[in-house]
Amino acid sequence: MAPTPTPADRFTFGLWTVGWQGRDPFGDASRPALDPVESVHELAARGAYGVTFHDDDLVPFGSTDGDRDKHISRFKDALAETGMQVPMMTTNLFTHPVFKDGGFTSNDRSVRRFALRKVARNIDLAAELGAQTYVFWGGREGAEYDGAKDVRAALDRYREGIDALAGYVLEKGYDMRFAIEPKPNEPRGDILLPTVGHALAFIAELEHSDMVGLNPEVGHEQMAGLNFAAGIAQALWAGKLFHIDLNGQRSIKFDQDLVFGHGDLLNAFFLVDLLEHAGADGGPTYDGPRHFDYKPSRTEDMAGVWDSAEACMSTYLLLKERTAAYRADPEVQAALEASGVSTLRRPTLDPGESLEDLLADRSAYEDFDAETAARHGFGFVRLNQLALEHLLGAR
Ligand SMILES: [Mn+2]
Repeated sequence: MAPTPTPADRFTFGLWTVGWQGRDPFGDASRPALDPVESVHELAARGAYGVTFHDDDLVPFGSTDGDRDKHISRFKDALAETGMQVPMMTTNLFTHPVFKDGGFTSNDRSVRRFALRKVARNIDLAAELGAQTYVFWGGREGAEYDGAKDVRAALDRYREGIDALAGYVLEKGYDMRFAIEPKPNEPRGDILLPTVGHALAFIAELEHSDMVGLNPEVGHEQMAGLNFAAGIAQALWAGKLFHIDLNGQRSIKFDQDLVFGHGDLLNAFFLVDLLEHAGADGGPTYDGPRHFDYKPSRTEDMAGVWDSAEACMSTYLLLKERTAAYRADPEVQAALEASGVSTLRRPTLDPGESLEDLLADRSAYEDFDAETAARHGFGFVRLNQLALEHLLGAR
């Protein structure tokens, strides 16, 4: 029996997720358009904490100021009626063909200036709605051809854009941080800042790097063949996990955006374990929203859409239960001990010990028996099987 989600679980959904009509490069929409107000009510009824959105998800591109006000006003009414929050917002710099060569890094300077204005306007709305995280996913920031983009100049322009907007947030006094979302490709052949690692290196070069972190997405890292849980661990280690996009992906192929856990389930198990139980006190390492950025499969009707939203939340809660049971199991604790997992926390040098001292320590080298040390196994397979048995409910 799957646990029932409540707002205390802090589950959030992009309006573009449940609102996706199933249009893909080969086929037309398979579902009708969904009113954002209806999404707010349907998600609230299922225990979600809030919604997130791109500017154009709520206010169609090119709307008049009057229409914009109307869309925002009825959306605010829905939030007030349901108690739903908007903890994160972002900008659509990819759908309209004006962004076909990117927003911040388009080779057309007038498009870059338009993109900055579009973001700044939506940051004002984000502040008004209380969103404390503003996400930058540069899906069109990239190229198909190596000669088409001066990557160093593009990174200069990317940095210029983020620096200018971060300065704007500080000047306005908004309580808001930025989160960059890496992706290796799709829709561009190659996207700038393709992985968590690339984005961390980019953030270090920013003027206001302290207020810029990451919004990594499960499938995006896995499309690059990378281990998502390990990437999240490095983001946490760097103090840069500002937000997270949960979904499912099965190996290196097009962006599947499956329900959370419907891809690499064992990696999802260890991801939830990391987020929920890997703090120094056995508590959470990440206290932000558990945000789902997935697409209900094109085969589903509207009932299937809401089933898939429920599936994201219950999968997370089931994994949270299963990882807690894994942690609490004395056999797992013994296996962790036997595998040396916890002793990795012990510094390699003693307190106060210098490298000079180490060089003088004969037991560390001259008298060290490498053959004996090489003989013992680490028991990682048994440890992984214990995790799998907990995941399957066999323990
Ligand atoms: Mn995403």
